[in-house]
Amino acid sequence: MQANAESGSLPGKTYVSIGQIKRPGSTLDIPAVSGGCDSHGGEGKASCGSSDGPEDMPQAIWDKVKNHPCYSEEAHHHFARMHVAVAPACNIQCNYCNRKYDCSNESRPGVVSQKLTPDQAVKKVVAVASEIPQMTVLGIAGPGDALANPAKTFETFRMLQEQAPDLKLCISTNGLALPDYVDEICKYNVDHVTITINMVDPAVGEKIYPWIFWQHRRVTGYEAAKILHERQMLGLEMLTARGVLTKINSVLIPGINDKHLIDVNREVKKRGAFLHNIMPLISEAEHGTVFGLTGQRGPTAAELKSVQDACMGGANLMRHCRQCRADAVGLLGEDRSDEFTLDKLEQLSVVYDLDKRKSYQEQVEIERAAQQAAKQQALAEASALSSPEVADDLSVMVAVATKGGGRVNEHFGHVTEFQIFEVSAARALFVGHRRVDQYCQGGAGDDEQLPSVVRAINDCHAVLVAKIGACPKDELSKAGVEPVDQYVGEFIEKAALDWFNDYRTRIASGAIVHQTRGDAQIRQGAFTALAA
Ligand code: CLF
Ligand code: SF4
Repeated sequence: MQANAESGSLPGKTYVSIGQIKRPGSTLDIPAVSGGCDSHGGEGKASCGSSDGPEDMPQAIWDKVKNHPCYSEEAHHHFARMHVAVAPACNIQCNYCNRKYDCSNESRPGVVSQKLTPDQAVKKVVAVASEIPQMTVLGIAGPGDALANPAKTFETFRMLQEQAPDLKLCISTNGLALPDYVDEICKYNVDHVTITINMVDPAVGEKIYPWIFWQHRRVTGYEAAKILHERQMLGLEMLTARGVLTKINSVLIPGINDKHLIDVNREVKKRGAFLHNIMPLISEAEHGTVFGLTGQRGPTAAELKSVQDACMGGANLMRHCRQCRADAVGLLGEDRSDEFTLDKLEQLSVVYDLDKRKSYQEQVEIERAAQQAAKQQALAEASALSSPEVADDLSVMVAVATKGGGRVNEHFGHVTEFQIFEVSAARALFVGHRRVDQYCQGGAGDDEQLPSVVRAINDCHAVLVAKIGACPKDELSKAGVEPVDQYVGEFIEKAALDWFNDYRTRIASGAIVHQTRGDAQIRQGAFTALAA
């Protein structure tokens, strides 16, 4: 296909309007309850939909998202998801994907350990859910595309509806086949669908997608991107019309779609997307992807945050994505898939205990209420503090060492991932995470790791930890990151706000001078080792 000739056939901006793509005779009714548009995060609202709570949305929507670790930032501290790798084939090619690796839509670039048949997948899900009561969501996210493997995907869902009826079902797709399967998605009560949408202009798209497989032929260049775009928009509209919560994933590719993602955000908001998740491109030559081999870099932490911030006011943003594997198991940010390989499953005696799962979820509700109350109290104290020496709109970033439960409860040396919060007198907002190599190896600190840890949180003014040794404490202080170990066991937002209040008090008293911080590095490449 002659991409340039094709691109010349459409004037100006090439977004496909709703009118253009609607099937003849069909109407598009976007229910107020299902969109991220009017119900939460209108223009001007500094919105982060994934941080929204029950007061920000209708009860029916809250019930769908409150225990979903991807759709609710708060839930991701308490609830786990699991992916089953039943979908090996794909119907498009992305320049950031190598088929030897997991789908970059939904995963870090690591080889899927075991591809599963639907029978094996269901056996694994039931075993995991009986061992991990916090596992509330089962997703199919590759390693290819869930809807390019419809028989395996929907057979898995059919069996799970019978055997694990309390699990929420979730799929991730590139969207090409989506309009053909909306009925099936609804038939199996799949409440949550993710579409990876990296562009709404095929001229941008042809730099990302070299080809698609469409109607029994390979289509390339501009035409391929145009078909994909039209199918993605149509699929999103159809899901919205059926009340299915839809999240959009976008891979931020500097120089290709960084500025364009604001247009993507606004276009998907118009069509009722519930959340927009902007993820950094992971690109290394050793992954063997086109982007990796041609030196296309991923964004820095500041570049990612800047695009996310620019999108605020549009579709609500998700910022806590971990780009997990297509066979991930556990809380976001941890991977317990090794504990549930097929041979280990043979040795497990499985009892699917609905009561145990319900009781865990009730405990989480109590914990969440306490967390909210603590946050509100800390916010009230923060807004009451005022001093002419400190700007009212001062905000800083704080790194937190946590192993879950929404509390400051991890030792600095055991951290493989810091959570990053932006704190001001008005809020404590989760803005991302940073993966690092574990500093403590075999019971002792590895000082060669320290510079990379500092680079990962270099944009932060403080790091809140349960415990920290003298050497890392000194290095962090020298780099301008304050190590803080006095909030052990406290809820994260309360601890961050209390520290911020103390920080402002010290500035006001002249004990310290506020300095701006630099950029931080997003760690690239595969993450295969978790804390021992
Ligand atoms: Fe999986 Fe995706 Fe469902 Fe979540 S993941 S299919 S919506 S259950 Fe979540 Fe993982 Fe990010 Fe995906 S953190 S990569 S957004
Ligand atoms: Fe790879 Fe997923 Fe893109 Fe398919 S949709 S090419 S599996 S990243």
